[in-house]
Amino acid sequence: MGFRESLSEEDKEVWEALLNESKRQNQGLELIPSENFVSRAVLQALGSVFTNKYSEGYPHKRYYGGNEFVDAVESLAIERAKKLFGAEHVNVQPYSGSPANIEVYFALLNFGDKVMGMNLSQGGHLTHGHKVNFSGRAYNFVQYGVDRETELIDYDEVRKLALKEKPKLILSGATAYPREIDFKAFSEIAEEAGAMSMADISHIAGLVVGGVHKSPFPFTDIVTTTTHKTLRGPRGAMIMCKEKFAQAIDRAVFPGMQGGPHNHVTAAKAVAFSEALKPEFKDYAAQIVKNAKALAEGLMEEGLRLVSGGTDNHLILIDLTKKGVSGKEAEAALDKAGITVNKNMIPYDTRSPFDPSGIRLGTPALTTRGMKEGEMKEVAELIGRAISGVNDEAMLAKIKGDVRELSSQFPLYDWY
Ligand code: DSN
Repeated sequence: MGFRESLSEEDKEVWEALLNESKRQNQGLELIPSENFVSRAVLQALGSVFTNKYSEGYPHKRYYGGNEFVDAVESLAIERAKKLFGAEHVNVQPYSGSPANIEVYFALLNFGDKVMGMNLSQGGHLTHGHKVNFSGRAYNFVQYGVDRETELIDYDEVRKLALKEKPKLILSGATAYPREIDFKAFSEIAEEAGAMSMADISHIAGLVVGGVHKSPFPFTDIVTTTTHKTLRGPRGAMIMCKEKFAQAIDRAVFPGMQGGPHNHVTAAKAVAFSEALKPEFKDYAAQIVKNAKALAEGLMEEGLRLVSGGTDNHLILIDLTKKGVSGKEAEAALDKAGITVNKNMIPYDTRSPFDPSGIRLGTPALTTRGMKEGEMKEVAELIGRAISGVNDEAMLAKIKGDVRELSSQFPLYDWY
């Protein structure tokens, strides 16, 4: 083992996989709405000596020595996050989105307490109360969805359910909802029902920061977000809350659920937050939405039906039912063409989650590459062609060539 060897010299198998993944990201079109491309500076912080350090506790209150510089980066991450969102209190230690949500429940609820969250099959998340998830097993979740006709959240129905069920916590936020969420309405419903309000803004955090999606602040009690989606930071999460919940949240994260924080990730979060504080991040967020709208229009021109008829945010859900193609088939065909999306349930889906009726796509990653509305029209056309020929290997190979041509005009990680 060579302590000073570079990765390419030390481990050829991992190095080769890394080069192949970099090539895949560079040459393809990444349309999974929860993915993005981090900057070189974020990557450098992630691959840094901060990974070596243990630091259970919080800045200036640690259980281990040697934490002067970890304290510095964690404090920077906290202060920058507060400024970005206007949050009273921030905990930047959650390892990822699922732990962050579980930590909030652990902080505020007793096992068995009633909570309201959005159904996964209609746009929610596993940790919003799905029965196979810890959330659905440890707490008594009642779930809301979208209206069958409009495919939108019906706030009157949410209110009725809240007043009938009297949950202790009402959770808003989604992973497959293409429209703006009215967080103020949710917090008013929570107040009327005597519940605490929580928003999981993982998908849209970057849009909130950029001012192109309504913010859940200052009225929502607790807000969780991952840091790697539209916010364009490292894989991880954070919890933001009103000051009155600060102690309970911090205790739930450590020592309640987690051990040593991942300090290299905290450092990378601090870097990403500083990038998001720059004025150009607002332009980026606005372009994500412009691109999503252009892509949506292009897809509809290709004859595809979009759930709710379009998008307000970064995300599009295509209902493939009338095309006679399943979500799994479409995902596989697009993969062969170098276009990455994910199969996804549509509201009131009659198919299974393993082979649902829809695919989900979004624009944060392509927008990071510098693509604009013109390119979105091209992408829509490529997707339309691939979906109309899911079994036509020659055509998929031809589309892959076109994808490579388009992506080569927007260089990404060209230092690998
Ligand atoms: N896996 C994330 C997404 O793709 O939306 C949610 O956790």
